[in-house]
Amino acid sequence: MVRQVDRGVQFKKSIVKISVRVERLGMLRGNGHPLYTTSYACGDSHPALRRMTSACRRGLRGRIWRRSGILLLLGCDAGSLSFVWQHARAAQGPRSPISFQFQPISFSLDGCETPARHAPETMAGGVAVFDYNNDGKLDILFTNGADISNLKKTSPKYWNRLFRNNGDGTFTDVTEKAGLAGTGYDTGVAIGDFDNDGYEDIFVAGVYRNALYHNNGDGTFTDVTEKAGLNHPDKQYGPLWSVGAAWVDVNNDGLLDLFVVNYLKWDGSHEPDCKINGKPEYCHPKFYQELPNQLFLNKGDGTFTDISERAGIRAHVGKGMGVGVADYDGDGLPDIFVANDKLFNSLFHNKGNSRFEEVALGAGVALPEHGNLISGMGADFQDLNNDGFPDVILTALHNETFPIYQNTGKGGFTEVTAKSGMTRMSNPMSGYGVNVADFDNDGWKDIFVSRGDVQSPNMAARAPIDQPNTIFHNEHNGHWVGLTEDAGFPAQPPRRHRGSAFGDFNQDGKLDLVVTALSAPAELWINDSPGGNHWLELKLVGTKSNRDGIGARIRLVSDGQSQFWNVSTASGYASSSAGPAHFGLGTVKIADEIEIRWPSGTVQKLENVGADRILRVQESR
Ligand SMILES: [Ca+2]
Ligand SMILES: [Ca+2]
Ligand SMILES: [Ca+2]
Ligand SMILES: [Ca+2]
Repeated sequence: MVRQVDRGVQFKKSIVKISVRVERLGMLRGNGHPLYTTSYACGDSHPALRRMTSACRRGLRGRIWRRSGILLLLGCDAGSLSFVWQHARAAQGPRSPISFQFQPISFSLDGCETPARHAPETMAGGVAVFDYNNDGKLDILFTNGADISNLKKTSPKYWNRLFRNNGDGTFTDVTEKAGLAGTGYDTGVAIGDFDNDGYEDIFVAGVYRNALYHNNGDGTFTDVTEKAGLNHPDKQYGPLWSVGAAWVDVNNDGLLDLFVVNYLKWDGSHEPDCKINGKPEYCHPKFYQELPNQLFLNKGDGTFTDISERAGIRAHVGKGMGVGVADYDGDGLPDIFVANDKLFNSLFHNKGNSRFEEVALGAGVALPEHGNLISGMGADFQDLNNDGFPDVILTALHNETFPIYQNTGKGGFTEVTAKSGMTRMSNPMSGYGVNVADFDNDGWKDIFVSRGDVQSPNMAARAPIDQPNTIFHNEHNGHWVGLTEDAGFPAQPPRRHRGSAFGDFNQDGKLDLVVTALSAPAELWINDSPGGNHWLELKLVGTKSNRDGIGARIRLVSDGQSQFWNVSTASGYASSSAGPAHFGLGTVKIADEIEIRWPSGTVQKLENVGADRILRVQESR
């Protein structure tokens, strides 16, 4: 029952109200742990609530469930339904395996929400985690909107913002010095060292204009979009709206190429009419034309060539949102997954010679098993079950689930959403970002989802618009447990969360998160999970391969268990996570063996590597 409660509803501590109930019912007494209550209007659209509401109407009052270590009490008052509930587990034993402390950061995402409800207004909010000044501490870049009427950053409230990590828990806004305020309506960000000079560069994806910023290595950046040849409107579709991008070396020549994800054809002066109750609302994507994605080949001289057409990318139009990159079939060539909004997903299989074949349907990742098109949002492409084959997860809106496609190891995928418990947990949720990483260092990757609905707050009576974030703990057996209040996320109000990125900001070995929320402050979530599990981070330095080592596959063996990390900065929605490769080691202090398969083909092995540190690994020549 508690998992249903876990889903996207706001909890408020209401000790007075609860203590009255406790007295009356004589239950939960003397426990001394926080209790929570939440109320719903009867007739709420959630199926679980509908069931309970009908039970409520049948006069079922004060019923108590004891299930999964949870005490849940249901009560009815004059047409509303209340839960009083408590984690018996919290009262009796171990804390939640993963938990976070909220920390503020002085950035507020402004998509310029207007009553006209222009489509880009609800899609803003990418964020990147990366070390821009090579001091070993992870910094944060937020992308931001603009005046929607002219797509210009007419006020500092629309600036993109770079925050330098001071290493003492504080961040300093260094946007102006860095020259990263931006000029247009920006959506997403992708981090990659495209010129292999050892400093991370930034691609910003936006409405009608993308930007490439070269890191000068002295804390400043130069806009090199024009020089790079990335400023041309499409000859058929005109100016495009890019949501995000992925840096990927498609031909393994040591130079990072750029895959740009385009959403839909938008023209602010011809917005479709999507009124609900007489008020404009954000339109269903079916009202807009699809766009092709783009692939730009890095020529190594600071310029890029658009090879979208001959690479076989352009022919497959979509409404691209999240992008994940991994070599799913183990042929040494990176493949690209794109989550499309209310369309089939795309899986671009790399055939070599910078040519791709779209294989989503045959590979089993085009649609969820229920067969309905879903609002594909963020995506990630990592090995969830430690079998060495990268799996796909994407987020979608409520009643659509967050599908998980498990790699069969035979060139295809099988959907495990229902089997793993994710269908049941995610069905009432709406998600944007999704980040796969081991947040409790137990050697098994978990799934973070930044939650919130696409529609405006006017729609709150029909669907939960503002939602808390959720992390899904990997139970090591193919099952997930959703942690929302246990993980500490109700420390902030539910919101329309958008981009998310991860990295260890305070260097305690636990992966932290940064999450944006529409028309609201951004959130830092500092990982304070219990237990002293060990960890190891690898900062790859490519020599023959691209300097970031993007595309490398790392296998780490400890205590007889293998785990894998597929090096990519493309993770989530419109966002980029470019920290070192992170491994949890559980109670073990040594990684017995580490094998790195670099994109160049070089295979490098390390043995008996001590834990709890960041290890710099240069590609052997
Ligand atoms: Ca660079
Ligand atoms: Ca491949
Ligand atoms: Ca874990
Ligand atoms: Ca940390």
